[in-house]
Amino acid sequence: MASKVIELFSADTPNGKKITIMLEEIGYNYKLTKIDLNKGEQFSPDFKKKSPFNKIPVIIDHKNNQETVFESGAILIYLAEQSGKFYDKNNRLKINQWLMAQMGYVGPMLGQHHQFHHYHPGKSEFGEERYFKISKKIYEDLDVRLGQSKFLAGDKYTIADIATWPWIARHEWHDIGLKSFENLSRWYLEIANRKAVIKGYSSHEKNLVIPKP
Ligand SMILES: N[C@@H](CCC(=O)N[C@@H](CS)C(=O)NCC(=O)O)C(=O)O
Repeated sequence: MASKVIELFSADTPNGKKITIMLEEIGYNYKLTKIDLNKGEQFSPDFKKKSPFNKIPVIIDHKNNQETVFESGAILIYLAEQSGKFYDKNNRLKINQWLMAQMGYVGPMLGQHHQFHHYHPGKSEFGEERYFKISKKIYEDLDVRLGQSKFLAGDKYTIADIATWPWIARHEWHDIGLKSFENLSRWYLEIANRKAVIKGYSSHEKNLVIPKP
């Protein structure tokens, strides 16, 4: 493989965008290999060797013994440790908590909200109401946190913000009204204005513009 350090197997989803944003932030040279989820490319036997649950994103580090990493949180930690960026050793306990909250709660719940509210409205009143309510609470709780703290894990931008931001960037699908959450909007816009975020946001699809609150 040419001179690309990292090969990223991904698709244009919040979990995929976490990694393109991180790679842009740390200035790594990477090759993006698109996996078409609609065509079921994630189920190919070759991809399964890299990703045991057939999910994007996955990276291969061609400069480190072809190390293969699946799970976006683990990839962010790997890249942060390699680059020494956005994962301050003195603040790891806080960063880990906000990162794990994204991985185990914020992403999966908003993902279900996408399924019931955006992709399949009218299929299940219970599902629509349940995930709308949970998603609204996630906005409220993040807003409270960001009223106390500049970024999720403290004063500095970290991989916890990089993991969470692409989910809030889907706010138009959520119909919760990002604008009315003052602290969450302030955080969202500050990150949306970072050069690496603008670039990483549109890595999968050229000219994609970050939605305003
Ligand atoms: N916990 C995983 C979730 C990854 C995930 O759900 N990926 C989705 C796209 S965002 C996927 O590959 N879906 C394809 C499928 O389930 O068939 C991570 O954060 O990496």
